[in-house]
Amino acid sequence: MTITLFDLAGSEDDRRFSPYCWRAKMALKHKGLEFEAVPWRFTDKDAIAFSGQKLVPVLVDGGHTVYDSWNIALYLDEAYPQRPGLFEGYESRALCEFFSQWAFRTLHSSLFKVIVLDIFARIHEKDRAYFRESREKRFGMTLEEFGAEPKQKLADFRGALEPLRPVLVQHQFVSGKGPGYADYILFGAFQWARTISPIRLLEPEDPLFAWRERLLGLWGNYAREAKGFPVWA
Ligand SMILES: N[C@@H](CCC(=O)N[C@@H](CS)C(=O)NCC(=O)O)C(=O)O
Repeated sequence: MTITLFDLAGSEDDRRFSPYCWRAKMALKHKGLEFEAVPWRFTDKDAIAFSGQKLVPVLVDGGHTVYDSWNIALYLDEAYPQRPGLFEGYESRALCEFFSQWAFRTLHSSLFKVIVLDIFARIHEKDRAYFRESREKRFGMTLEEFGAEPKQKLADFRGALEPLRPVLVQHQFVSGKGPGYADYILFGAFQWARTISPIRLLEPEDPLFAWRERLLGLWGNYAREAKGFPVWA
């Protein structure tokens, strides 16, 4: 039976921009599992009500329903131990949990300010009012105020990436020799931007640029071929 993933889409069905859904899709590809990524919009709450919560990704695998990208990664390694692991043991999993929290709290909040207006411009028409109202309430300001001074916001985002640069000069991947879940956590942030915004986040001489190229090229350019903007635009 095919695995189903509810996957956030923008105005077009094939514009898939959720960083957390990207984590889940990269994890599924890493495990070599077939899946169908079903387009879902912010206001399609009824479609995932069966999961008992209101956010995507939601994964349905036979009789199992799993939500939250972190839980999905844990589930996949537990349910398919014979396939390539997303984590190399308990220690790597604990460190990855820290990395996931850092990405959520530091990196995403910084990047959100850079791309918020591009997100608003490319979400589905039916999601616009909900997105504006819910995010303005969360930020305590308008979307336009939140996204003001984009050059400074981009500089802040690039600065937040600084600890990764020496690591990626030494290693091909955050997880070491091959890609692992830590790479998909970080890559989710870049796909969030790439699928929704023409902004150039990295310069070609940045070690992160070459790392991102490696991720874009996995599984026959799976992520590169997703609808979005060329990273060098
Ligand atoms: N901690 C969750 C976060 C999931 C999340 O925030 N998903 C967003 C899309 S990126 C969502 O479904 N938002 C719906 C809403 O805001 O109503 C995870 O890792 O999966």
